[in-house]
Formats: sequence, structure tokens, C-alpha cells
Amino acid sequence: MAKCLGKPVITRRGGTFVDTLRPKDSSKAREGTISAYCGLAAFPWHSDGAVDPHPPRYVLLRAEEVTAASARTEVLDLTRLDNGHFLRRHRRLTCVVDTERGSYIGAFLSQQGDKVRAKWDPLRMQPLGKTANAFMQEISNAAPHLSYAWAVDDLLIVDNWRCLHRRTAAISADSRTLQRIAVKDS
Ligand SMILES: O=C(O)CCC(=O)C(=O)O
Ligand SMILES: [Fe+2]
Repeated sequence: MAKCLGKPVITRRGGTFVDTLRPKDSSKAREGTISAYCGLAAFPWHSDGAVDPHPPRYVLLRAEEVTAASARTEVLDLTRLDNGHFLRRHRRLTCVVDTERGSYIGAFLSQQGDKVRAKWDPLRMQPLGKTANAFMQEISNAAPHLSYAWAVDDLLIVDNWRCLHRRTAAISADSRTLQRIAVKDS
């Protein structure tokens, strides 16, 4: 399925084409990851591979193990936020993007043909300018368009340019296992 959508890519250092995601206590998570920062608490809205100048087009998530208490995965469609005014208001926003090899100034939003290509990672992107605070406030207050309760073998394909995603708080570590594959436009 992933190969039909594009070219699978590795989105994090030391990662693999198929990542295994399990809620983890911060002390057990890899340094610099959202998991290390949030532990079992809810994740903030983000796109995967946001520090990459060309983030993956789609993220495929599949549930391998699920319990009744499993965290949900939530999706925010940026094109629908405030009836599209959110993207219009912040179309020129630039951010300092921190990568392992240094920082660069990158756009929150760029257009690829007729497609919206947004990227956002609150841990690694620092918005600049007068609208920075409003931007962060609006994102952190945004309600999900989808709040997905997993069943084993479900597959969720997230448009990683148009949407942000996050995880709700996990009640216990290792309470569910997701597999993730990120693909770039081929
Ligand atoms: O566990 C989830 O539902 C999503 C986790 C996630 O977004 C990530 O690890 O990048
Ligand atoms: Fe993610």
C-alpha cells in the first residue's frame, strides 16, 4: 500500500522504513523525540519529518496491538481550520527550523502545484514575527477533525502536508502498538 502512494522514507535518525510506535515514559524515549518531551501525556499537533525541507507526503499508521485503554490518534485538517482563514492568515509565516545539522529559516506553508504543503513541529520550529504567538495559540487550541479509536489492523493514511496529527494521552506505557511508514511523492 505504502509503495502505491510514493517512496517510503526514514523520518528519524536511527529509524527504519517501518517504525514501531508505542507510548513510552519520557525516560525510555529517544532524546529529542516528541515522546521524550511528552512521555505518556498527549502529544501536540505536528507533522512528521517537519524539519526536512521536503516532508513526507503521507504517513501510514497501522494498529498492531490495541487495548480498550489505547490512546486515540487525532487529525487536524489545516485547510478547514477557521474555514480556511487560518492558512490564509499564516501563509507567509516563517520559522527557525532546528535540525541535527544546524538551523535554517523555513516556511510554515508552501504551495506544491495546487496542493497545500504545510509543516509544523512545535519542538523544532520557532515561528518568527508579529503573528507568531497568535499562530501557536490557534494551533494549540484547534479541535481535531478526526479522533480515531483504533482496532487491530486498522490503517489510517494521513495527508502529512495538509493535516497535522497528534496522540491523546496514554494511560499506560506499551498499551498499544502502531506501525508507521512515511512516504514521499514519487
Ligand atoms: O501514536 C500516535 O497515535 C501517533 C504518534 C506520532 O504522531 C509520532 O510518534 O510521530
Ligand atoms: Fe507523528
